[in-house]
Amino acid sequence: MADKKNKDLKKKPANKEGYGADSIQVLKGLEHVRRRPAMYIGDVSSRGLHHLAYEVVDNSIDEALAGYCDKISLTINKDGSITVEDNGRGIPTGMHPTEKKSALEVVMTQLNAGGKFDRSTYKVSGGLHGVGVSVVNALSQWLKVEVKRDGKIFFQEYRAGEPVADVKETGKVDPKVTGTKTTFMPDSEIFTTTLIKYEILEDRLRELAYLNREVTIIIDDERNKKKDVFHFEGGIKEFVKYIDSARKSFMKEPIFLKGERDNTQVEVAFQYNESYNDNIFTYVNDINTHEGGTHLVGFKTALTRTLNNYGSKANIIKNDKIQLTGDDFREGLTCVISTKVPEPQFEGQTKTKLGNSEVKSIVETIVGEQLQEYLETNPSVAKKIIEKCLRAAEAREAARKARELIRRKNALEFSGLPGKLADCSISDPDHCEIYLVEGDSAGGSAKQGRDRRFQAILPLKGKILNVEKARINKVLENEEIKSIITALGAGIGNSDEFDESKLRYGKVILMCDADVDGSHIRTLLLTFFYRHMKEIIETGRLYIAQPPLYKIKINREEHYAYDEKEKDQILKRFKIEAKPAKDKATQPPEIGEAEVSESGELVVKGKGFTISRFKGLGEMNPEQLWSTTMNPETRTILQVSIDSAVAADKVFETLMGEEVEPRRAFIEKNAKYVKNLDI
Ligand code: 0RA
Repeated sequence: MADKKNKDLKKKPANKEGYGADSIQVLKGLEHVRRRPAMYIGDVSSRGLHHLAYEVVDNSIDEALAGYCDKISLTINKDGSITVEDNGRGIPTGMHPTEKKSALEVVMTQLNAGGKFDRSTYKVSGGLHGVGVSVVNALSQWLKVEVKRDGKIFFQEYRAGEPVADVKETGKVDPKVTGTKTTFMPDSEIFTTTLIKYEILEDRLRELAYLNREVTIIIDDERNKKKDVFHFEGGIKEFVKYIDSARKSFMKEPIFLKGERDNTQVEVAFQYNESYNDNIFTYVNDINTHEGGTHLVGFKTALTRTLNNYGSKANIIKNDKIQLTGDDFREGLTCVISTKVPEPQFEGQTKTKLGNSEVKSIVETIVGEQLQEYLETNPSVAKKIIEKCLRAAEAREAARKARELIRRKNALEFSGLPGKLADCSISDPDHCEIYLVEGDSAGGSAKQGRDRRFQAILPLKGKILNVEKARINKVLENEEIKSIITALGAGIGNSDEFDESKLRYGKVILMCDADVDGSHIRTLLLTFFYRHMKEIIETGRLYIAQPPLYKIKINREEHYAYDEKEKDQILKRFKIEAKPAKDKATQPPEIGEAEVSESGELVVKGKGFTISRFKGLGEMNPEQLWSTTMNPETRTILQVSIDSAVAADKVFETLMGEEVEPRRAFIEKNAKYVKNLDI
């Protein structure tokens, strides 16, 4: 075994070295990228679009990781193009030994060429996004790159990845000034939208600044003069404070631990807050490892063992009391683990789980040794931590009893499924979906309107529990939540206890009214899934149904509009002008004017047409509900995704948590954006 391992280590894969003619054959030309963009950037929606910007920034971050760059700026230009500029060494511009053209051109036009320079031990750009800047070039209508190097300024421009001309020298500069500036216009022929959103980029850039304390990252929006400068001397310690800014903590400062072994660097910062959830964000080379992995396992092991040992030695944990488990040591924990690993192996469903086995013991040792030292030098904080964990253990015991109760109840009931669930007849989860429907009346319509072969309906009564403010035992006592858990069949909890293979449906679709109450219930449900069944979101199984807002009946034909814009478009198409309503009491409406009907809905009457506004799902009959909202052939459903786990955590904590002031501030700041608040 050992022999084989050594041999493998020495024998580097052939395609990693040199510029062999056949590998160029395969790699050359960005035609394939344009033909199959999703293969390189995941998708061509807003998500893929922002991916382009991350890719370019990641290349600058690599330069920072190598120690040559401490300033990166991203500008969203007025015309919608993006500029990323750094003060690194600049992409090499000299003649490439085998390609016989400027290395700059090679980097910009050949797949994977950037990786051949081995700039740094740790690579962001080799990781999750790691497709190389040439992919950005291929998917841009145009791209311009300017390099300052060796006292000169170099320039090249491209169209859809093809150079317009050779690299040329355009000026002189102080030889001390170096860097790379890339400006690109995402190609509207490739992307379904080319609208760059400040808020999306902002989250990732802030995260990068926390993870790389030496860099300053500037984001600037020329379209509306928004600007932020991110520079955090305190690094991930400050990151933990930021994550917890809407939570109370009994600790003045997060605990910070740091070490290095075998070229693997480990930094950990954490604190305990008054909430009941744990919140651990793990990174490998600045990439968020949503699915965890060996670094997380190493941390958890060290945390449990070290706190347990200390607690017993200090006689805070008494032997006759209940046994503390790992979960107890993580209640109310907010933690950032940042590792830098030379050759990370990414595994898991979304390739965001660290596989390198050696990293477990490295993290475990560093955290174990340093945490013990911290506890011994800070006995009063240590005592508070252990006491909090003891309280968690008591609550867990109560939760265990509650869980046991659900299990026993299930065993007693005939099928074990909730009574109000209308299940589907097919049992293959991949072909089944479940609608969680607000209210019994809409639930009734949905039950009648659905395709019962593959669609199950679970009506929910009123508001479900706000899990952000409840301990797990309360969560498990809640009737609505219990029925969701039993209907889905996979248990509850993140990764350890949740068993995805038992999931009874491939899609979970939230269907709520298009009013304030509906959006509150949707948020409560999203919070529940985010905190207790995150995997459902991470594997792309959670959706939000989109019921229409308006029904427009024209010459007996029904049209549905899902938003104001669509309503206006339909009216325009039929050349109908809906005027605002008059005071109904004094004047009867004229044809074409809006009127508020008895039931409160907006009705516009005209020759042969009416517009009505749906207030709730309950107003639709089963047939309407099917054709507008549930029929897979015609419906639109929104997939819930977590692009930034930190941002999602903040949204939930701020909207649903205990502290009032941050919520008020959040709502004030975001009031103008709430229309397109997507989590
Ligand atoms: C290859 C080699 C070197 C730097 C870079 C690439 C580089 C790439 C990007 C992309 C964005 N900003 C960048 N900055 C640098 C190092 C060459 C040397 O030894 O000087």
